[in-house]
Amino acid sequence: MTVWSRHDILMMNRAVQLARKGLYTTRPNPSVGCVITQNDIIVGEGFHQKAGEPHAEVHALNAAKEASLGGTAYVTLEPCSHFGRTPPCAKALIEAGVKRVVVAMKDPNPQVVGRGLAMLTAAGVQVDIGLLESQAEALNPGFIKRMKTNIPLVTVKLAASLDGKTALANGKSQWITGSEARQDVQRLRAKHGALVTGVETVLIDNPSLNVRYDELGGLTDVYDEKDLQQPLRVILDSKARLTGKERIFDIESPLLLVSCTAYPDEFTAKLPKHVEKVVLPDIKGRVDLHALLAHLGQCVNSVMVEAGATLAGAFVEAGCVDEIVLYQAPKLLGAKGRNLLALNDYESMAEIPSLKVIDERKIGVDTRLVIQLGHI
Ligand code: AOF
Ligand code: ZN
Repeated sequence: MTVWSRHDILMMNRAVQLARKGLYTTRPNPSVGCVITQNDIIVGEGFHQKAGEPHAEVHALNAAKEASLGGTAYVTLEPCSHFGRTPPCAKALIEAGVKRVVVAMKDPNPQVVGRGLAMLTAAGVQVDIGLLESQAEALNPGFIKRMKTNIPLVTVKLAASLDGKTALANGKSQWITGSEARQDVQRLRAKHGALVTGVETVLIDNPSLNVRYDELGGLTDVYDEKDLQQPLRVILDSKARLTGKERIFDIESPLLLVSCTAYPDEFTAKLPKHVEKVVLPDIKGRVDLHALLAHLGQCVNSVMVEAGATLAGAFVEAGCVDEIVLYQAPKLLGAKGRNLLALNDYESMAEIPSLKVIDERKIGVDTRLVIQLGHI
């Protein structure tokens, strides 16, 4: 096992911090940071800002110029070896004369996996891998899952009272959580490649389902409005019930309508340019969620489900959920209030899903729990 110096740890920590600057802008690419040092002094740094633009290493090399000759590069992800939208970073590091490359984690992209490391080693560069690996993995959980499985990471967002209800018995629910939690939800949306909801939610609540820049709280200090990526809004409309008059159609961020039967021609003819459609197989009349995720996995790293109890419950029962983010408000909504998830009843404690709280914090007056799901 490699023994890391204090300097190595500090530099990789800096590279992780730099990578974080791209967390809301690089999709579907991963967020990556890079620091280049010469005699333990930083001579260049950079991070990947946007898919199609230079990778982190190129920004750092451009900043370091000739000072990278004989230097060390710290990168949060294995330098790429392929010609994608940009040329290989491993080659750029070799040509700049970098002597040592410290890498936090291997790139799970099948076009790379280890080839970047091999290119560097073959050129006589010293490669050390595994420093701050879990911090680097935490930057890109969706990218890592999709590269390994072709399926996006799925997070179900829920908001409930202390007694586990999402609305009063009469359906009223504005607002259960406080304004800070609602801002946090906007930031969560901004991080995801797609937001999934059901047609019922669209027909009843008529939401816009986009990220509202002015509701992002502190993020607006860091990102310009033009750099934020709107997630793909995905509406599950198995029986093709949307009319085209709902608010989702008025907002110009990308929209995907998923049905199990084709929409009528009159509806299709009037659709604006930002709307796409796909017909997917059904299970008992509802969109097959596994087919949905396989479809989204072609372009999206992470999916956030913001839906009513039926669809959110169906995701959980289908074993499709990686994480639940639950905002719990210090309120009591009463025994007849609406339930959080529509799940089948369990017969024994052995059958109940295994859940693990991996993060818990106060968000304003509410509590946010991040819960990992085991296999159900
Ligand atoms: C790096 N450094 O900063 C990033 C990397 O389409 P392209 O050319 O941008 O390539 C995207 C792929 O490159 C992406 O899927 C991942 O494997 C790698 N991302 N690699 O060396 C970076 N962002
Ligand atoms: Zn690269």
